[in-house]
Amino acid sequence: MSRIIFVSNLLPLKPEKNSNGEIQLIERVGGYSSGLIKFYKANNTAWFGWTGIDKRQLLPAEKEHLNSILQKRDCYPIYLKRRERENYLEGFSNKVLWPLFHYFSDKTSFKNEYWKAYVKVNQRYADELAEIIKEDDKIWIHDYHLMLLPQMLRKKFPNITIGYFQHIPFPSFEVFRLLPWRIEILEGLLGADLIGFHTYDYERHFMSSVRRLIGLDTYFNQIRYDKRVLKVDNFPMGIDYEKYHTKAIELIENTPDELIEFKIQMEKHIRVKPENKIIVSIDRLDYTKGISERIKAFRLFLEIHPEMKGKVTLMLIVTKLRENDIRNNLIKVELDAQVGKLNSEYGKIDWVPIHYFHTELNFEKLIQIFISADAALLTPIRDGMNLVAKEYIASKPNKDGVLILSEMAGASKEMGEALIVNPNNRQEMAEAIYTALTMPEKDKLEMNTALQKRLSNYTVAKWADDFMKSLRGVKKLQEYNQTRNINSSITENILQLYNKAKQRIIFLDYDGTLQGFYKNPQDANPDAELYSLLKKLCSDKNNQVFIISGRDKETLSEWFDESWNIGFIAEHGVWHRNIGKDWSMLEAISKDWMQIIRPILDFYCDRTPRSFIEEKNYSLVWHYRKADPDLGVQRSFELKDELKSLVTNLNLEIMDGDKVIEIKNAGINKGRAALTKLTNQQFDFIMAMGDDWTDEFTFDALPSEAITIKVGDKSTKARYFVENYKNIRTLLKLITKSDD
Ligand code: GDG
Repeated sequence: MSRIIFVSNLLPLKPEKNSNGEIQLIERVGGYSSGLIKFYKANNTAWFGWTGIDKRQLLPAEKEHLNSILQKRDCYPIYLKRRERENYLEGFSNKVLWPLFHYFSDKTSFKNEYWKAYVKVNQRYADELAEIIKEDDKIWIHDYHLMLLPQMLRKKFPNITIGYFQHIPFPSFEVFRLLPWRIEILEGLLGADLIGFHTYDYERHFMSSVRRLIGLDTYFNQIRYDKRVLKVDNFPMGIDYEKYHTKAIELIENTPDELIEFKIQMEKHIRVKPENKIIVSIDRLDYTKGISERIKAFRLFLEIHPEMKGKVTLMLIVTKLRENDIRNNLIKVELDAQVGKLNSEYGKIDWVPIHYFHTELNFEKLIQIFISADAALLTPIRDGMNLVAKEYIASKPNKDGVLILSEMAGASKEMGEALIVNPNNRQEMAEAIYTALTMPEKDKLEMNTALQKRLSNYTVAKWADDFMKSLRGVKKLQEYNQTRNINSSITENILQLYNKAKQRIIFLDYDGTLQGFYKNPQDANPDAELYSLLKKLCSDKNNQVFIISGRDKETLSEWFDESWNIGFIAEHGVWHRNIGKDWSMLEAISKDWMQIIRPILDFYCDRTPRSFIEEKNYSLVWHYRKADPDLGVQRSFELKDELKSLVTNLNLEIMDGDKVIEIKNAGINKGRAALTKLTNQQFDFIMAMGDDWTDEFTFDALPSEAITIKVGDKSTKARYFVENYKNIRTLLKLITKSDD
């Protein structure tokens, strides 16, 4: 059975010395690794990451012992050296990616040595992982410390399954573009098969950067890169709902003494009277968490509502630093002063407004605090998700808590029933505190019921299952695409069918299919190789060959004079020339509508820089390939919307193509034109080749036994595809030779 190998900066198990000085493994508290530990234990998994300790602090025997106890738990350690920790972890990860991705661009420090260390350590992860990876393993990489790893692993294992999930936000293009190594980071991620984010916004931002910075086409949430389809999706991480919920029930129902004791202790030591309202706030000490603004909002609340003085307590729990970041040390100094000032100004002998703990709580204490708290105040300036918000709600079996949550936390997207606030709006936060503390029980019930239902459905286990299911889905899609990519056995099959057949019809698109693209379209005239290839194909009396193109009939007539034994369908099916006959129109077509549509297109051109209009004989085309990609797409939606009612009245059709919107008479397309060639005659071999969306009409219209071949890697209705026009020529060469 294949394994899932989790890869993250830190292992979920922390080595610690017990009282006998022996190294043992302790589960880490908090964060995504603790959420995933259950899934990790329940499945065939391994975990690769840093131990969190310096190898030099261990004696050789201790190191050996540590490796062996880790191995027993399927953990594979990597050891970071001091310089690596400074430049890769505290440097690039936490002084470049962390602040930038949380929109604190003023706190970034784009040092080259940080970047070099980031590349080096990601490469070390790849090299050391390579020693344990088997081809059928599935690799699930976590978070921003390892954004280059997917591509580095892909180079070593072209077919392996790789998923990447980012726990922090992905910023908007305008912020991401500031990063000097933005392309490298994107390309690093594109080595994965599935890239996951917490919210649709992060997904959208990532897609936008991929389009704008690498110029890749995206199709819904799929990207084609390096001949592979990969998917980008959002998976909002859940929590182990049962764990929090049942513990809270147990504490309330079965151990009331303990809870009472907890309250007595609170009253005795930190002077929280039982009738007092309690607001809880729990964060890691970090500038992204908005703790200082929160204290200011609490101060404002006390000013606006003096009647609440002495009746409410804010339990401000700040857990330890993520890494030794001097900026967070400074925040601590500021917070200490802020809390001290507020308490000294407002506090009384029997009331301390803010109880400020700089500590780590064990699980039971955490739940006791959640149970006791009438409200949770979680107001980060930016936060990928914020699991505490979910944990608080899960720990309220009596449905009596109120959540005040920042709209800048990913969790706010799923927890709309909470009191959602802007963490920069002190007034709004102060009012939300009042609303929370005075909220009628029935409103609390309603809020908690809705939130608990969602959280209990979409748990961390479901999240992990969904991610893995989606990863398997991408692999299947890639395999399916592989089976459609023309290989030697498909070619052999086509040759056999061709050789057996007596009445063949072959539709060949021109640009991009028989010939490559040129800046000037007139330079794409047939070269000697193409002429000779087509000559041979057309000289077979069993073949009827049609060039089926968007080009005008004049150009095609110039390239292939009357001596050619070849037919044409020109201008997407407006004009026909059967073999040995003259040009004729499919039906009388009016062009009057152009006067109405043209001004609308002009208006869009004016508002979309670098877009332009092409006026064909029987159609108008608005091109936006050179426009800003996102603006182009947005304007194309607006244009289609605006044209919707007009096209029905004028009997027109909108063709939504590859960075073009084409408006033409309804019912005129390559597919319809191709069908007219099949009506009076029976063929035992039908083949069509094309490269763009206009050829999709042909592929769609032909009978299912037809051999339809798409050039390029866009999604298609064709049965097979090849990479470029040269492969088409190779196939035609084989066919013509085989017929000798
Ligand atoms: C990243 C993203 C995203 C905290 N103090 C104590 C304690 N905790 C636990 C909480 C919670 C976790 O730590 C913190 O949750 P976050 O959501 O902030 O997780 P991080 O790993 O820090 O952050 C974040 C997350 O990844 C998941 O994708 O939500 O946006 O930055 O579980 O309960 N637990 C205990 N005692 C404490 O003192 N027992």
